[in-house]
Amino acid sequence: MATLNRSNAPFERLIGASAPDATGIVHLGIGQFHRAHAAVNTALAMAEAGGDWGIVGVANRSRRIIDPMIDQDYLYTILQLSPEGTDVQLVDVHRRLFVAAEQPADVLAAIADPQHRIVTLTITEKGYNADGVTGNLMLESPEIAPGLAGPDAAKAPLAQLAWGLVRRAQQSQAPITVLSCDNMQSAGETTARMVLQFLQAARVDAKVLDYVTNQVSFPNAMVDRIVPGTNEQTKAQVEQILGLRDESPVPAEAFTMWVLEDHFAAGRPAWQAAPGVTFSDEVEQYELVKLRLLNGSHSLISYLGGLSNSPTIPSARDKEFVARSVHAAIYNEYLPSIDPLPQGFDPDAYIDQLFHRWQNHALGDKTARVGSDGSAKLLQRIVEPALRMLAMGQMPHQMALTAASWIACVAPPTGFDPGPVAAEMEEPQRENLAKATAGAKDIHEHVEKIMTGGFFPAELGERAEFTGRIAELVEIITTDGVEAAASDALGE
Ligand code: CS2
Repeated sequence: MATLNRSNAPFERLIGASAPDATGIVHLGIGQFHRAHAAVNTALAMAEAGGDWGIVGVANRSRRIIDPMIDQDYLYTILQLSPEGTDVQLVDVHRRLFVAAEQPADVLAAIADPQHRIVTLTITEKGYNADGVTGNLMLESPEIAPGLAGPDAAKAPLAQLAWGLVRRAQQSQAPITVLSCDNMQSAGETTARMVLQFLQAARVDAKVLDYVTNQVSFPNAMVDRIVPGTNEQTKAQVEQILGLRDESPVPAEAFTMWVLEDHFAAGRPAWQAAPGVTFSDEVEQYELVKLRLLNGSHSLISYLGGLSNSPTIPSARDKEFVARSVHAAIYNEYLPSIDPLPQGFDPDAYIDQLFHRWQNHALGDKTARVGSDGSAKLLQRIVEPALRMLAMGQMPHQMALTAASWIACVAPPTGFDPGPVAAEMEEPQRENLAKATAGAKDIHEHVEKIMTGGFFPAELGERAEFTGRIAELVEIITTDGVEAAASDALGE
């Protein structure tokens, strides 16, 4: 079977336009989500209004995604999967691809190059290295600390971004936009704060700080599209439809949404031309909607799913007890925490659509994908809404269940085996969680050591009633099972 390349590609399936050779965007963290989201929207924008918006894609360490793309003349396909049908689309917007770990100097040079006017980021929540307790950049962490010594020692994307901006300040002072496309509250502001804290700690001179403060914009944005990993089945499906082999296709749902602040220091693609893209002054409210109603519930589905042996999100969501818990989480806890809602936003329609999206068996999103990195994700998803309810004297039972099922999956008490789906979840704090809980005399102490062990802000960790409720639920999970815990959390 021939492999996709520029001479055999089905250009009748091209989404939007091909990029010109000139690049205007540097993307750090090229992976599945960027390729199905910002890349697609940029192709659609260029079809409408042109522009030199080819993308330089930088992978952090792995060649897994970029090698096939390079072999395929930078082309790849999106396999759009939904209950309504399957579609394959061709994307052609990347013009240079490389790995930061192999060519660190090129990352800095690309950011400094004045022809580049936007740096987009998908470096995951943990890539911002914000401390779970203080929210400040973790200057002592093994990712960040070495990079403070200078650009040559910077390995983490955030550190490379910061040194790239230093280089730009020294060379041209051309304005630029840094656009976070990760699931974070006040994503732009958070990125700016992390970059500035890094630069201050690295003792760069005041002119550089001035440049970053005044010439670099960091718009907030809410991003949304469910994009699982690629597997052999994805490749086989594409092959069947195209009669060509794509070694790096991206499966994705049909739904897509991007809400951005229109605050670009040096221009931007005509993204508003893409369906699903909105420029708004209410981005932070949209971020809350997405982070809580979608992502917060997603975490709950994944941990309940992990503990009930559901390998995929739709198979978990199909379980009645999961659907009921999620419904309660949304209506009793998350939705009331968003005040005001964005203007014109219809919560019931949005929530119905969420339940429908989670039921996408054709897409088959993995439970373990969503359950991974919970220590970083839960900080964005449950802390503030839980604190809000506790302050009102109410118990956020479903958020306690989210935390309890996360603990049972990735930091199980001695003697409890959460099963194979949970074992597949990647958790950067797994070892630290095990260390923190070693020697706990019972489940209550186990949970207490986690809640006050530097993984969550002290404000939440010190809420004894919340810790107590989580411990009760972990106890039920380990004795009577997750379904019994869910029903307890529903007050049944
Ligand atoms: C998921 C997200 O990884 C996760 O925890 O909740 O990746 C989710 O699929 C996307 O944010 C959807 O836009």
